[in-house]
Amino acid sequence: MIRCFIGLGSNLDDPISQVMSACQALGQLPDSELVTVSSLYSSKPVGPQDQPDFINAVAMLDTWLTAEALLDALQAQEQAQGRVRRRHWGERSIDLDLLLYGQHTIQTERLIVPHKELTSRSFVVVPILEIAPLLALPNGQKLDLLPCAEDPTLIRLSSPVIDL
Ligand code: ROI
Repeated sequence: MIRCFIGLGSNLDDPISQVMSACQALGQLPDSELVTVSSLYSSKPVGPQDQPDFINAVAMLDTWLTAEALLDALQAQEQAQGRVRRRHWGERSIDLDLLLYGQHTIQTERLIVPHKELTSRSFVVVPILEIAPLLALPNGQKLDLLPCAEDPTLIRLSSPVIDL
């Protein structure tokens, strides 16, 4: 059983509902158990600023699926939610990123884990630390909350998203 962290993000088509639907779908994945989900956060876009703010959250999932099978399932769910992606670093209806797959390091054409931007984006670091304060990355590094504390554009909106 591998403990994974999945980043959820949306800034189109009712973003809160998009993130909640995706969480519910994670709870239905085969051979997997959704352990917990962070609060919802509102964040200013990284990338072009002429797009709506994002809603972000992070889910913790225990799974027997391989990383590739999990990626397939995440991409299928993005399609099922009618993912629209209009431009590079632009607005999207739902984005599901495999951030961490246990302590594995993966570098293939399709998948880079840990996710490249994991440590640099407060909309990822803050929700991860909310649900896994002691998390260490495969290289032993701990996530650092301090730079994020200075990010005034990240706002916690709610208590955890779903009843497990
Ligand atoms: N910016 C924020 N705030 N949240 C995201 O989830 C997000 N996702 C992206 C880009 C467009 C890079 N910017 C983002 O893919």
